[in-house]
Amino acid sequence: MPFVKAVYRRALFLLLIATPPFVLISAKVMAAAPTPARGPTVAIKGFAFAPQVIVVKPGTTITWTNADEDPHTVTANDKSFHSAAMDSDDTFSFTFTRQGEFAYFCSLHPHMTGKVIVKG
Ligand SMILES: [Cu+2]
Repeated sequence: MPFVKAVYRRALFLLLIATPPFVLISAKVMAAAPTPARGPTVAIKGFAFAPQVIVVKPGTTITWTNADEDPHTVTANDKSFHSAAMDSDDTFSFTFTRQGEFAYFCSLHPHMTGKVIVKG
């Protein structure tokens, strides 16, 4: 039915030109941009945590990103937080609510150590 097809095509065309450009742009940006880390970040690179010591205020979420080709974990000495084995580019986030010093290491490479200091 050519008439129905034409109407349908016209409706689709009107929908496209009626859609405000910012809707199309923002949808594209949202699809393309990776989820931004909202708090401080720690890189895991060259079998080390960088920065090795980080000082944050209570309530801060820290995100670790594995920039190595090898898997790593983020494991608290007191087991208060513990990531799974993280592959390349995997992230792990933890929100620190208690004040104190939290030493951690990589359970796969225990010589890799870091520390989170939480103080207000
Ligand atoms: Cu490791």
